[in-house]
Parts: sequence; structure tokens; C-alpha cells
Amino acid sequence: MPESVLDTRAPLFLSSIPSQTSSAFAFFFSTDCILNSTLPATSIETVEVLLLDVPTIRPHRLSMTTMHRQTLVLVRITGNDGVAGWGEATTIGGLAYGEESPESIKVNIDTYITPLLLGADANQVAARMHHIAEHVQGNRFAKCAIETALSDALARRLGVPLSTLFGGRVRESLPIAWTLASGDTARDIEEAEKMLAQRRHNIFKLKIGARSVEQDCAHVAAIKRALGERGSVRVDVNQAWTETEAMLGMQLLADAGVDLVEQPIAATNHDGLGRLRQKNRIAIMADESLHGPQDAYQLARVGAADVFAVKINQSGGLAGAQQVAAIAAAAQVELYGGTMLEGAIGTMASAQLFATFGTLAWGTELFGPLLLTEEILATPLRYRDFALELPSGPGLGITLDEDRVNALRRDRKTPLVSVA
Ligand code: MUC
Ligand code: MG
Repeated sequence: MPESVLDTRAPLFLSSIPSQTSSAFAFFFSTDCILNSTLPATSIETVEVLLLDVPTIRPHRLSMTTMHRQTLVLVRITGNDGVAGWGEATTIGGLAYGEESPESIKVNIDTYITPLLLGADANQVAARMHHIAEHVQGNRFAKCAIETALSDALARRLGVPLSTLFGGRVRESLPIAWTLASGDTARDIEEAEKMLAQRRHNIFKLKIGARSVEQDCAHVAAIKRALGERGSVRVDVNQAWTETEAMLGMQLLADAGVDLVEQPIAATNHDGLGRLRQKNRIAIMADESLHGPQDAYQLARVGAADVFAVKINQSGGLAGAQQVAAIAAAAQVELYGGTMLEGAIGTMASAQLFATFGTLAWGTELFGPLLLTEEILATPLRYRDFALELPSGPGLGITLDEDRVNALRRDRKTPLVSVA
């Protein structure tokens, strides 16, 4: 295509429009359409928020709560063309981890966000999110799910993967860590051995902070001794330590051969993170301290962390997470693709974005669906060779098993027999 025919407003994805498209999408790639570089106006008809309660495969023990189930918060936005996009706003442990709960996310979308969307152009994602930001403070998870659903639908209409809307992929698969959080040393070692044998994970994040520093570090050291150089061992303290406890803990963990300490102290103590970083030889990762681009900027400015755990929900959406990555790159902070233990939708949305990052030095932990007893996709995500493979289809590239989704909905009409 000669450059002169490209509209200067043309979005990034024009360069990767496939030469052959399915008939459903052929219209959008007609010459006229490319010349105008616009889609026909599509108005938003429905916004639905579904809560799905799904048991975990084993208790998942964090410093602030023990999870026995996960509540998936799914958002479906459908346009008047019948195309639907999905997003996810799942969080951890009700209100134990963050300030949005599954129930508050649903009420706030239904009451305050949906009225801002109905009837508006579904394809102007940035305009929709700007409008929401003008009327809704905070609510990062809710905003992320809405932005993801709009972006998924837009990418489906265009016939391109979601990653294409964010500049295209640098990689087709992502390294995936597994979290050992049973609370029992022998059980965690057994679980890690199984993951290594299956070639599913060789990066292990251990949840600590619920016991004394000495007990926790002894637990971690025993696991690292058992795994040796076969796996990277990292810990997530989820803010449980004081700064003095962290000084002791980080020395013990460094001696044990641990590679990385995630959020050892309170989220708001950026200066403390910086001090720990100066005094210890183990890398520090910011997680709960990082709620989007503004935090990324502040953390980078004071040199608080070696690594950022970038999360789409904590960043208020895909665009916010992309900005976090840009700030990290500018400040030479390394990146890790984090999770809020989302199901398949949030996991794949994160994967589509993380695949566009130039560097991802510490890999990702997009294992959420593997922690759940129930599958909600027609075809499960592909985890193999220590990585998650990205699908090539349009949008998120996944298809939901809607019968399964309906069976797991909290507001389902019929009792569920297969889930305890
Ligand atoms: C967190 O704090 O990182 C991610 C993995 C996991 O097990 O918990 C989450 C939250
Ligand atoms: Mg964490």
C-alpha cells in the first residue's frame, strides 16, 4: 500500500491487517474502509457484570488471607452489531487485598459506569475511558474490565489480536511462575517437583509473612535447598514485615539463594523500600505499592525498586499498564508481569499486553486459571515448556464455554452439583 493512501489518523494496527480475513470481518478491510481508516459507528447495547464463584485446587495462603475459592468478576459488553467483548476485574480475598471487592465492582459498574456507556460508540475506546475517568474516581479494577471488554470487541471487529492494538507482539509465549502457598514445606516441595517434572514451571514464588521472620525464612531455605539450581525461588511478603524485620529477612533470604523479594513492607513506604534496596544484595519488587503510572513515576523517582510487578487491574487498565511499562523502561526498572489471580479472561488480556513489552526480565506469573478447579473456556489456555502460549485469533483469542459460565454464576437459577 503506498504511504500516501494512509490516513494520518490511522491506528497502529493498519500495518498488520491480515491479507486474508474471514468473511465476517472482510467488510472492515475493504479498500474504502482502509482509506477512511474508520469502523462503522457501533453503539453499546448491553454491559453485563457476572460474578462466578470457583473453588481453588488447594488452600492458597497469603499473609493477609487464605483463599479457598476465587470470585471471578467478568464483564461482557455487546454492541448493536452483536459483537461482544469480555473483560475481567477479579481481585483477591474480598476486601483483604485491595479496596475494591467483587460485589463493589459489580454495583459500581451497574450503577455508575454502565449509564455512561449505553448508546455510546463502542469503538472509541479511549474516548469511553476518558469519559468514565471524568465521572468516576478510583475503581481501577472496574475500569480495567471495561477497557478490556471494549478493546477485545474492537480487536474482534478488526480481526486482529488484542496485542495488535497495543503495538504488536515481541514474543509469542511468556515464562510463567507458579506460587507455592500451601503453607506446608513438604507439600510445597512436592508441588514444585511435580511442576518441574511436567515442565510447567521452573520459577517459584513463595508466599510468606504469616509466621515469624525466622520460621518463614527457614521454610524458604528448605525449599530452595531441595530445588537447587533447577528453579528460581522468589518470595512475596505481601507487606507483612516492618522495615527492621525486612532487614533481617532479606539477609536470611539472600544467604538461602533467593532471587527476589516482593513487597516486603507497607505499600505506602516507598522510602523504606529504597533504604532496603540500598542495604541488601537481593532484588526488590514493588507490587502493592504500584497502582498505575503515577505510582510508577514516584517509585522510580526515589529508586524504591529494582523490579515492577505490572498488573493490568492494579494499573486501571491495559493502557495504564502500558504506561507503567514505559516509565519502567525510561527509569531502567526491570519488569515482571503480575496477576491478581484472574481467570482466563484477565490472564489472557494481561498476556496480550505483556507480549508487547520490549523486555520482561523477570517473566510473568499468569497462572491464575491453573489455580481453579473449573475451566470456563471451550479450549483451555496452552501452558507448556514453562510458558503460556499466545493464541493467534482475534481479540483475546479465546472462546468462553457459556454453559459453564452460566453454571458457575452466583445468580444462577439452578443449583450447581459439580462444585462444592
Ligand atoms: C500478589 O500479591 O502477587 C499473585 C500471585 C499470587 O499467588 O498472589 C498474587 C498476588
Ligand atoms: Mg505480590
